[in-house]
Amino acid sequence: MAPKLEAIPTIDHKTATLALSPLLISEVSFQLVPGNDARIQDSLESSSLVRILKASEPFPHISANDLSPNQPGRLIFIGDIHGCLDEFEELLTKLNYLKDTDILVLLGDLVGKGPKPHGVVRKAIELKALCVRGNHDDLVIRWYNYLHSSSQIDPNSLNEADFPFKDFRLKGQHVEIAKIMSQQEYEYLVNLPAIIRLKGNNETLIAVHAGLDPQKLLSEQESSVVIRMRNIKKSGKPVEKKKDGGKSWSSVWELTKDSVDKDGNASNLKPSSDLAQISKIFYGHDAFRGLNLKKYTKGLDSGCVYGRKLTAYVYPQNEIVQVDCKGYAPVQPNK
Ligand SMILES: [Mn+2]
Repeated sequence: MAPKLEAIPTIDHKTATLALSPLLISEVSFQLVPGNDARIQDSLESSSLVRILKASEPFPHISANDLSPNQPGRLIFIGDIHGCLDEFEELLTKLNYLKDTDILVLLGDLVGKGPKPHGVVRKAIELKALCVRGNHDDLVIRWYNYLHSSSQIDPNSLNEADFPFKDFRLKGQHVEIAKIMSQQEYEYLVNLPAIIRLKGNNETLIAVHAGLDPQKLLSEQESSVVIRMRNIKKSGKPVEKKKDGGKSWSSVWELTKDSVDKDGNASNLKPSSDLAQISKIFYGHDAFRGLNLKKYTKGLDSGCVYGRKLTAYVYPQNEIVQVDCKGYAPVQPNK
């Protein structure tokens, strides 16, 4: 039998309520405009800037009105931060990030593993960052929901036998993050969509934590899958763990979009009609594969929390900016 994704269990009423599936897609529209920005090297291709026209829930604060009308900025995609607040701030400094013009798009897993999860979420709120939900954010959200689900639950004497999800661990960091999380931080995380579609005049960009299924329309993607997948099997089924087989979802996406690879191998999958519209997908989640820049897919989890790098992709300049990271978590085996 094919191994199953460890999807958010929604078996009964109780767990379904605790899981609160995220909003699937949030929409942002933008246009490219000629720019004049000292931070950008003066070449024809790189002189464009982005003007945000509007955004839907949960980011209605990101709009043209909110930014200086004559100063469009850059879209800055950042890979998994995992509580590494110092490195996040250092990266913003290195980017010459300007809050009033640049738009941050964080690729999820703000929390978990690293030292300052609450500080990272507060920073994201302060900077009005767009962000997608990652699997670690999701685990903290479910812990928070569980801890607040009944007055009978005493956070100081939790009983494993009562846990509604099989990925709940008493010894993990996630329960401790949830215990002291403020309501404002929780509300930011719980409202994060699984997918952000950024629609420009020339191209459509996607932000998602783990990946997309090339055979499904965006509106038919499953949130529990797009925040956890790593590989796609020959049958087309996305899986979470590499040991479950298949190839990296990004290589399958590239092949499905182009129909054939450079060696002439044809795709056996049937692309969804959305595939042609999507020009670039920015994602995180796969620290083991690291920075993974392909034609259509841009993997930006470069293992910050493991002492490697925190990565930003600057659009439309298509520029990579990185900072070195101290390393706070032991490197895990290839999942
Ligand atoms: Mn992840």
